[in-house]
Amino acid sequence: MSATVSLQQLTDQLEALETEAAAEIAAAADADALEQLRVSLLGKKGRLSGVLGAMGKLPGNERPLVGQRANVLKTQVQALLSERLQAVKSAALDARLARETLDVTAAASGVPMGHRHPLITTTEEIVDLFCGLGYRMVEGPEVETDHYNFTALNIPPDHPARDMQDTFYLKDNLLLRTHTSPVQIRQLEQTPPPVRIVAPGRVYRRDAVDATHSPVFHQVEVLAIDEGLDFSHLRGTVMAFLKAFFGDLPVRFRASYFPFTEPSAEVDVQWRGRWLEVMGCGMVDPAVLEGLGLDPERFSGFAAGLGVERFCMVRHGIDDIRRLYTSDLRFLEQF
Ligand code: 2NL
Repeated sequence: MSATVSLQQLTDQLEALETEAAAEIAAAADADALEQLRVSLLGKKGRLSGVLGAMGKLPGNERPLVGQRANVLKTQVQALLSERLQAVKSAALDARLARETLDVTAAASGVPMGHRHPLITTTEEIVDLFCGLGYRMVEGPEVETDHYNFTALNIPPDHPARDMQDTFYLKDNLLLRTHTSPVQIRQLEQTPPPVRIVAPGRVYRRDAVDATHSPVFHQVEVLAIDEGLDFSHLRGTVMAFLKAFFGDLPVRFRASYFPFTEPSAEVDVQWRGRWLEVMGCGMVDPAVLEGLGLDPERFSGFAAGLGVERFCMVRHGIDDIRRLYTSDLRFLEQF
């Protein structure tokens, strides 16, 4: 290195550095490269410092000229660096957005999900229809006493339903309820008329399993007690319900007998050309009302009961009740 340096040389070096810097900055690919460039151009041991180090060898009056030129260069390089930094950042963001594009309309990969059992959805549909008619859902215990399951419903001690053959008896006079009527008796003890309730639930009978019988099945019972209710209210309610569930099918009422209703009827709908029994109903027997401390001269009521399995099987074309209890997913996943 020569001992002397001229103003022209330093000015030329600064000029050359500016050209180099502009080219290198323009070629920098990312923020890291720009930071390295910043250090190499403007840092303490950088190239600009290198040029300025030689400034001391100039005559005193020439130094400010170089200093000013160097400051202009420094400002320009800083501006170029920050401009380029914005540009590479925005290019990086664009690239990332393009890479991470999410198609929110794409079909989801199959997440295995459970769903409700057809017996449950059928129960809910039936309960909902009665709620739409102003009924309130009530639930109660599956283990019952003889009183709530039989006596309060006017079922005499020698009635066949009480037979060991038909009812699951537990210890201490307890049994598995054979219908959801006891839920309604308990409710009537709590609430004075007018009452309109719908009682869904699991019930138990000692039946041998076949295509149409299961020792555990599901029932929905409805009950209305008020002043002035008669059979026309029962019929209107049953017709409205059956129309809502099955659509416009022929319906017929057949005289029947239950210990807890008088008169009583069984209801059939014509489904695919055949009469199908779907529910039982009747006017609540005065003896049941009296047992609850209600005056049968003042209050009357109607009740109906149905098996959910039958409704579910007709709705879905299921031909064997055991299908509903064997938890075969290949079968259940259809519904
Ligand atoms: C059927 C028939 C029926 C009732 C249930 C009932 C309940 C009370 C008072 C009077 Cl608290 N009756 N329930 C009445 C008639 C028929 O069910 O075939 N069930 C599957």
